[in-house]
Amino acid sequence: MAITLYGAHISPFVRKVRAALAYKGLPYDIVFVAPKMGEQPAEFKANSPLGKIPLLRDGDLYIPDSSVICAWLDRQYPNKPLLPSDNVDAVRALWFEEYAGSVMTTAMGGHLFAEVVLAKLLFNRESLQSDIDKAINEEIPAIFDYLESQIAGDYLLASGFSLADIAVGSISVAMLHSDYHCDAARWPKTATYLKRLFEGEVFAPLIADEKALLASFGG
Ligand SMILES: N[C@@H](CCC(=O)N[C@@H](CS)C(=O)NCC(=O)O)C(=O)O
Repeated sequence: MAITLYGAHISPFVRKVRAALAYKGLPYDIVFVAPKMGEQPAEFKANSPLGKIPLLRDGDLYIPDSSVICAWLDRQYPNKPLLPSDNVDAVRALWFEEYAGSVMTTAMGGHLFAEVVLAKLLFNRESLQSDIDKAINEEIPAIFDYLESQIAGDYLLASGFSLADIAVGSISVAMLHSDYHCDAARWPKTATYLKRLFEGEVFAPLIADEKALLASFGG
C-alpha cells in the first residue's frame, strides 16, 4: 500500500513521522502542505479536522496527528518497533513523546526556531528577542537538566533506540537549525546524545534535506 505524508519538512511533528518511516524503512511520498497557508489539497482539508500537519495516508486510511500516526505505523508495520516490548520502557517512551511534543516544542520550536528562523523567513517580521532569551536562558537549560538526568547510555532508554529518541530528536533538530547547541561542558550526556542522534542514520539524511530546503529559501 502506498504511503503519503502531508506536511512541511521543517515541522517537528512531520519530522517525527519522517524519522519513524525512515527507521522502519518504509517508502513514502510527501505532499507539501503548510498549515493555514496557501492552497491545501481537498483530501487534506477533509481528513485533518484540526487543520494541523502531519496527516498520513496509508492506502485508503487517513490518519492525523504524529503520535497517532506513529502508533499506527508500529501496529501495521511491527518490524523495527518504535515502542519497546517491555511495558515500563514502552510507557517511558510515550512519556518522552509527550514531553517532546509539549514543553520541548514550546521552547525549541515556538520560542527559538520560530523567532530565529521563521520570523524572517516566513512571517516577514522582526524576531521577538524576549522569546529567544526565555528559551535560551530558562526553558532549554531546564530541558537539558532533565534530559541529562534521564539518558541511559547511548539513548534515552537503556533498551536502545525508540520512539523516545525519535520524538526528542525531532524537536531538537529545530535547535540545530537555529544554530543553538547544547553546551557539552554543562550537559555532557545530553550533548553527546544529541550529536549521536543528529549524525545517526535516521536523522542525518532528514537534516541534510532540511538544510538544503532552508538554504533555498534564504535561511
Ligand atoms: N499533536 C499534533 C500537533 C501538530 C501541530 O501542532 N502541527 C503544527 C505545525 S508544527 C500545525 O499544524 N499547526 C497549525 C495549527 O495549530 O493550526 C501532532 O502531534 O501531530
